[in-house]
Parts: sequence; structure tokens; C-alpha cells
Amino acid sequence: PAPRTVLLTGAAGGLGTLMRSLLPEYGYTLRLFDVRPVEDAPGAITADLTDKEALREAVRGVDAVLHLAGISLEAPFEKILRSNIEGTYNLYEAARLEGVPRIVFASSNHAVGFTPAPREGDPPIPVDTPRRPDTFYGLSKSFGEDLAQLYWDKHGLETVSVRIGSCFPEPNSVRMLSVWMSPADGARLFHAALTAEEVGHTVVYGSSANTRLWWDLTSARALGYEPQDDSEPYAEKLIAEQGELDPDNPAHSHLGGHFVSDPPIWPY
Ligand code: NAI
Ligand code: 15L
Repeated sequence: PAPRTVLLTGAAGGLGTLMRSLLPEYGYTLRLFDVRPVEDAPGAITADLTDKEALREAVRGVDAVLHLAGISLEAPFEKILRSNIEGTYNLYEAARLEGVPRIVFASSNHAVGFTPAPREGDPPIPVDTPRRPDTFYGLSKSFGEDLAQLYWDKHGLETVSVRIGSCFPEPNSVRMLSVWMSPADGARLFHAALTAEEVGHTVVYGSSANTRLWWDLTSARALGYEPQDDSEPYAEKLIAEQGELDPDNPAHSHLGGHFVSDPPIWPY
């Protein structure tokens, strides 16, 4: 049966806020979880991913988890270890103990960020390209994907790992023209990942059907995802403002963009 009640971790964040408004249209009842209070949501659970008891309670009775919580930029290893590595492990353990059948995991393009961006005429990057994290942050997403594989192989807990590109209302850089996922396509993809049958552990890239797309959406489409958006209408303005990507600049020439050379740092 299709999942109805979904635990949304990271509900106070940027993507969590977008999904709180978009996913109910697909018929979900969302239970919200974040270490920060969630605005206008009195029933939200305010707890840290390090709190195993809170996680056990939070996942009890849900049909699936959409796991967005975590540090979403680069940070000292110890912080990444706590929130993203141990935190994701704690969530998987809680889900296993409570019999939750599926997790949709917000992985990131930064798990493969050091992969050279394809040049014109090159094939798109496949999902089975070797992982090449560009930061400790990307390394934690690589860990999450392996954790998901382990929990599928050993415990039959299913995951779709979504290597999200950039999910914001509009693309704001030339690189984003290649990796942008519109919020509406994000909701379509998460819905497909929550409802597709027999996913085992499936890895997909998360983006719209961009004209300048860098990677292969075949595994995402196989879930039933049909992207409707394309960043191309933003191209002319962004290129006029910022110039074309320079293939000799390392911050332009890898999937992870400036994360390879000058990553944005998590502020707290
Ligand atoms: P965000 O930083 O706006 O939201 C993350 C949320 O997780 C925050 O509300 C924060 O309070 C919460 N959080 C952090 N550590 C926590 C902990 N220890 N316990 C409980 N909650 C904790 O990030 P955003 O953009 O909403 O991203 C959501 C997820 O998607 C993240 O896992 C991020 O790595 C991933 N992602 C997002 C992309 C995007 O374009 N927005 C691209 C690739 C991946
Ligand atoms: C990510 O993984 C970050 O969480 C998000 O804030 C963006 O920076 C995105 O990648 C990106 O690559 O643009």
C-alpha cells in the first residue's frame, strides 16, 4: 500500500519548508522533526538526531521517512560525524527497530562532487560512477548511501538515496543550470521515491530535466518520476551576469562546483 504517514526530518530547513507545503497535495500526512522549532507547526517534534529515544518515538507507526535533517554544508569533521554520520545511523536503527519499511535519504551531488563535469559531447554521469566526495559533508552522504545499502542487504529496509543537485525556488548560478531541481520536481521525485514498488536500495540523481543536465536521470525515471521543469529559461540572464563556466577553473569544472575548492561553511 502507498505510504500515507511520513516522518519529515529537517522540517525547519529550506527544503523541508518547501516540502511541507508541497507534499500534502500528494495525500501525505507529515510528522515533522527538527532540532530547531518548525514555524507554524505546533505538533512538530523538536529533537536532535543524537536523541535515540526521541527518534524511536518519532518513527513509531509511520509508513516511511523522508530524511532531510543534517548539516547541509561543509563543517569540521566532528560536527559532521555527530549530525550526519551518527545521526543518520541513529535514524536507521530507530526505523529498523520500529519496522519502518522505507527511507528516502537526502544524499547530495557532493558525494560525487570531485567527478569532472561532462564537457559538450560527453555522456551524462551515471549513478554508478565511483563516489568522489568533495568535502567531509559529501563524505557523510557517501556514508549514508553505504548505510542504506547495508540496511537493505541485511535487514530488508528499503531506501531511495536521492543525490540532490540544487533545490531552490530558482537557479542562482551558471552551475545550477546543470544541477537545478525545481521544488515542484523535488516533490514529484520524493513522491515517486516514497511510492515506487520494490526499490531495494536505489540511487538516483535529483534534478529537473535541464537542457544542460550533467547526469543521468534513468534510475529516477524508473521510479515513475517525470520531471516537468528545465532551468534553461534562466540561462541567458545568469550567463550575462556571471559569464560561462571556465573549464580551467576547478570550482567550475567538477560536479560539486565551488565545494571542491572553497566550500560554504555551516554557520552554527
Ligand atoms: P537546511 O540546512 O536548510 O536544513 C537542514 C535542517 O536539518 C535544518 O533545519 C537543521 O536544523 C536540521 N538539522 C541539522 N542537524 C540536525 C540534527 N543534529 N538533528 C536534527 N535536525 C538537524 O538544508 P536544506 O537545503 O533544507 O537540505 C535538506 C537536506 O537535503 C540536507 O540533508 C542536505 O544535505 C540535503 N541536500 C540539499 C540540497 C539543496 O539543494 N537544498 C542539495 C543536496 C542535498
Ligand atoms: C548541497 O548539498 C547543499 O546542501 C545545498 O545547500 C547546495 O549548496 C547544493 O548542494 C549545491 O550543490 O548547489
